[in-house]
Amino acid sequence: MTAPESNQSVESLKDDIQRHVALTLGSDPFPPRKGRYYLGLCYSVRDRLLGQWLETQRSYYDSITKRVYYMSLEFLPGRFLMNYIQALGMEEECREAVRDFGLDLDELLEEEWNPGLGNGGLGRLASCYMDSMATCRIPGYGYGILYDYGIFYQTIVNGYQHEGADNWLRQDSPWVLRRGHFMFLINFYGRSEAYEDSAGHERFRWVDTESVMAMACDIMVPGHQNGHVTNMRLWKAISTRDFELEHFNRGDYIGAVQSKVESENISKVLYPNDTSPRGKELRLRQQYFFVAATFQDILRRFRKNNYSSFDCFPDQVAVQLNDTHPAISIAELMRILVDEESLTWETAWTICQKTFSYTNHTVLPEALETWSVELIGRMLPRHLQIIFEINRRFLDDVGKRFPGRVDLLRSLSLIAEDNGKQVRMAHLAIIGSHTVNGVAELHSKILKTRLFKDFDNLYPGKFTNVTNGITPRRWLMQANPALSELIGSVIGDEWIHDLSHLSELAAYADDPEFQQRWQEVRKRNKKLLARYVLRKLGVGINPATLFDMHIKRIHEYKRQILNVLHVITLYNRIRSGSVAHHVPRTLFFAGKAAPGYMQAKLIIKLINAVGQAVNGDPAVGNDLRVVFLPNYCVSQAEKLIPAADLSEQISTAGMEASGTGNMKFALNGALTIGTLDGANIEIREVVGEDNFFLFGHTEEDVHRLHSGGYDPVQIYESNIELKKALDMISTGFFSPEAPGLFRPIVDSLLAHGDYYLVLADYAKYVAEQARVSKCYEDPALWTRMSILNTANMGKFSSDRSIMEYARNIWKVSPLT
Ligand code: RUG
Repeated sequence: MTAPESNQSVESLKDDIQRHVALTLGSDPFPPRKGRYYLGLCYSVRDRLLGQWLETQRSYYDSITKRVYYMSLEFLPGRFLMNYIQALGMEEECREAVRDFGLDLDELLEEEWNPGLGNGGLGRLASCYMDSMATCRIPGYGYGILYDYGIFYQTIVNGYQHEGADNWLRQDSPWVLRRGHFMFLINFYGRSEAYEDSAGHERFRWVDTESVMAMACDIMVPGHQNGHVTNMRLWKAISTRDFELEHFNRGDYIGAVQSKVESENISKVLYPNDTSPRGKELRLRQQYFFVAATFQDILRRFRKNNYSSFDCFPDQVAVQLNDTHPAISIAELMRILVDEESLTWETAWTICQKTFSYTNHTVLPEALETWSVELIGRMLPRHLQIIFEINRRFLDDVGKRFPGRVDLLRSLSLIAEDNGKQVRMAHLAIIGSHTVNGVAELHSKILKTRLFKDFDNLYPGKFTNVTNGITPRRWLMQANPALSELIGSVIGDEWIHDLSHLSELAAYADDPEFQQRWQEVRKRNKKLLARYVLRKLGVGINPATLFDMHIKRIHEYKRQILNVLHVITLYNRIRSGSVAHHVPRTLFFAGKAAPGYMQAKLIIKLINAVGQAVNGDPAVGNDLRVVFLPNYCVSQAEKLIPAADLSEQISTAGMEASGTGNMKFALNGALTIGTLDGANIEIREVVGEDNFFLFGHTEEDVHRLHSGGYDPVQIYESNIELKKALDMISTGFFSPEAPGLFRPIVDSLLAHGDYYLVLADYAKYVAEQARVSKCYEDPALWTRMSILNTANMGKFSSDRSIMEYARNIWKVSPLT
């Protein structure tokens, strides 16, 4: 762009900002104030995107192309403003415009609230995929719920997690476009009624229902500087009639308001678990609400094209079920096709199986969703009938193929009988889909060989793998501008669209001048983070120390406790002077615990208690620091990850389906200490064994140890350092005011069998950490390893994942 044009665009942007402050917000533009000007900038940027968005949506209709519906009960998009600015390529323009008003763009960006519409990895993955669908020009949409309250706001009070309401829409969001004209009626409860149609066939209809409206709210997701803008449509519950007449007639005004409020509760709050919130009626209501609204929208679009038959539905529509949360879709589409469109069962079922595909994200038994037959029968009576019929036909078929195999019928059935009758949503998703995928190679293998082995035998070829990915736009370009600039200065900017170009960096791994520049960028990022920590926590940390980060949901399988045991071990070594030389470290922990998961909450308290003891001990000085950053969210991750030296990916092998934090760290040049779990395995493969710190039992070892013979007490007795660390925890060293406070943690390890094999991996972990310290003392070696990590991360772009889904699962092509 030439200079005069650029001046012109800055001037017109400034005009727009002031116009929005005055006319959209009704505020006096003078003097320029941060909050108002932030919104003025948001509206001005939004204006520039709206045209592209309309154009993209029109192009879908014009090309009558097959579209993907990515159905996810969670999205974690992070802040939008900078994402939109960079997608439009107007960062410099924005910086200049706000500078002219005496403001700073980076400060304005901090005004934006994080939309916390997800719990963790699954929701963030969905948002990376939206970004890649837009950037790769894959025609499609994201569908979900616009929760008024997202994931809770975490504060730490006296070391304990406190949960506060996350009222992210309190001040309305400039990014949410409410579409009052896209409203659908959603039914619940009532009963299924049999009747005879004109041809004398028995049919069913769903009657005497209660209803609520779903209103579409749209959020734009722009591709990177390609003019393609994908739509994320989130549903909001609205009462059918503003006040229920029957209450009015009884003169019951409060009752009338209450029934309105209750129906609107459906989209009020995200369930704050990263496993399934069992048996919660409102959660099933959310799932069906979102599914029913989405399918009405899908059918509205399908009908617009005047197809003569539903046979071509799967040629127009690909539905991706993000976990089992939207799996009731399968029964809903059957209901629509059979009851409303009068298709035969066989035709409807073929259409379903050609339309759906399902991604599994976990093998943890407690996270596999089931719903009681009683609850589904009460809330969705017709759907339960349909599920029973799907199951009857399915088991008939299995019975014919494998006569006499009652065990097989029991293991495959959609209905589990052992704990009251429960519908297994994963089984419904598997049999109703043409393809089922895991999210990393090991995970997909476990699905095939253990969890869903019988299904794999039954449907050879149905199970496949798509390893997760992350968007390089947010996780390198936006989060780490200094490193992006350095990379750009030697290999250009092609990597932003095609991450495999990063491999060109490998040629510079041993170049002393490049190494120095690499180190400078990393130092700068660490200083920025140290300032942030000082501001947030009032704790001073030294940027010259090794920044060691464990940031993710707090869960026993993620083994924060193993890390804590290492910290205590280092602490003891420093205090006893048993190490001649210690490489100073700062340990960062961040993450939320599900509010009802007491053991995870106690782990947070323990981390903080250990931090208090270590940070306050003059014998330790600067050699060891432990910080717990409250309220982990996308924006905080964007600050932490670029400053990390070491990434902790230490889950029990076989338990982390993939992980995506592991990819973000390695892309930004952090080295990983990790087990052979999830995507760690594939990361190690590409970055090279020499550039990865590996320890721990393999998934097969874990399986074997779980089958019998594992004795954690014997390990405890035979390892002096481990014993000392555990004894300190259990005897109140870190909780003198309540010596037994942390007993349940030690009990889970010693008295209750150490299911996550913390003790089994402790010695190897501590030894590998010593190797980390040794490598860190050699800056040329460490920097080389760091550069090679970034250079080899091309595979983990979500663009690659999305293109695999598009080619192999959805059978859709990018728009030209
Ligand atoms: O725990 C998994 C992660 O390993 C994975 O990377 C992520 C995205 O695939 O999904 C996480 N996950 C699993 N989130 N919720 C579940 C259980 O439904």
